Amino acid sequence: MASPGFLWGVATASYQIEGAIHADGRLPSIWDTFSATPGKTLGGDSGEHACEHYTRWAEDVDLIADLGVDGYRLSIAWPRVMHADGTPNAAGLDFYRRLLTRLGERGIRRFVTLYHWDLPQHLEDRGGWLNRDTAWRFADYAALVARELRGLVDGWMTLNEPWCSAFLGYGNGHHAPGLADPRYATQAMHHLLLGHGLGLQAIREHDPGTPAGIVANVGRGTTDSSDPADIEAARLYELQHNDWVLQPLLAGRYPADLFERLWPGSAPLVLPGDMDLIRQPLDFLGINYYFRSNLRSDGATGFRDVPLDGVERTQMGWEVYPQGLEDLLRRFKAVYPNLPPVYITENGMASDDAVVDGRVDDPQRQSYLKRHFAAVSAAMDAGVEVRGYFVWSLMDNFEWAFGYERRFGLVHVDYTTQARTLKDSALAFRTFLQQRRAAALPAALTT
Ligand code: IFM
Repeated sequence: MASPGFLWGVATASYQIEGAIHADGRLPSIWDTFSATPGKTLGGDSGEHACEHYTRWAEDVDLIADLGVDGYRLSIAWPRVMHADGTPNAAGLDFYRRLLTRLGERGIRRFVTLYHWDLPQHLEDRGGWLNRDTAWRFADYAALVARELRGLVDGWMTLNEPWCSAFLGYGNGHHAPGLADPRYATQAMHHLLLGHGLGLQAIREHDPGTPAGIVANVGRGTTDSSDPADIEAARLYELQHNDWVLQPLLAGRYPADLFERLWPGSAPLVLPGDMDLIRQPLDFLGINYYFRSNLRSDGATGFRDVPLDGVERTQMGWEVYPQGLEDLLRRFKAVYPNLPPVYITENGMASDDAVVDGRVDDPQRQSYLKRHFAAVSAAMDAGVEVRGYFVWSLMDNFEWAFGYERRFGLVHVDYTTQARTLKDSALAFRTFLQQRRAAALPAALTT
């Protein structure tokens, strides 16, 4: 599948792999606080050590290069690179400079997310994303990073999954900072998206030549019922999961049903000019897709998840449903005529993997990936411009509230020894990439 220009990559995020939370003047983040709070993460796990990528980064770059991917998506830890007074932290910046330089030397294209959920705690202490001012602090951070790392980055992404930051962080409390009120979620979302708009301007000012976009997680919602109330519930689910983010970004407004039907009285405070800032043209849109949900009406204005029996699931309990990725890409193209070129910035699955005799046998992941590659290919055949695909994740890592139990990596990590072992899926992915390269060469060179 996919033209020779199609980019294949792997992805990670700072708090999930770096560890070294006290090194070189890094400030505390909301995830340090959250995971230190009893009962918030499985087994009390935290990112304190994670994959020790902060010290093992060179070995990890070798791993990435060894896989033969074209690109690597990573995120920068805001609390590592900026002091509380807004000045640059040279030691933190040097870490990313070294990492990005080495990736470039190995011929790997670098896609950098500015915010993958590790908000500095001192900003949370002033209200976090409920405080409008945080959007401007994010723009300052974006300007600092774009200025300092300019020339080392091939694609910028402002935010990773604002839906998760807003809904899981402020709507149901499953993620840091652990607040739970739909009105908080909608206001936090508005400030996150404002931050995105301001951040985009800052990136374009300080690193004008590099494409910039944002990453949204999307979910497929269907119903196994023919009751109109259940069909409407599935529609509302997708509205809440997808259009709550995509509509402001691409059409400059929030879906009215969100605040009128789903969460009455929860509309955020929007000031004149805000929506224009949010709706600036994107060079690309990152899409993260994992699963489908089966919905029924909750009997009032909302929906409830009624898991289907007899379907294939992952270690997360998520249904494996590649068709959902094709469906959503086609729908976004139909509903948003200005849909920019898309990268699948995350897709992958968790399984309970173990090393046996030096090998990790993970057939479900190999099959999962193949089926999702095919779904992307089908969407491209239907006219959606998809430019690349990043597997989540390069290696097993800190899966937020689920700690280290859930293993999403192509590479297995032994958290006691920090040994990395390529799972069979990594070997298969490497072979797939080698074959694709060989196929792109003139026949005379490959025979
Ligand atoms: O691990 C996360 C990642 O940080 C954001 N997207 C979903 C992944 C799997 O849950």
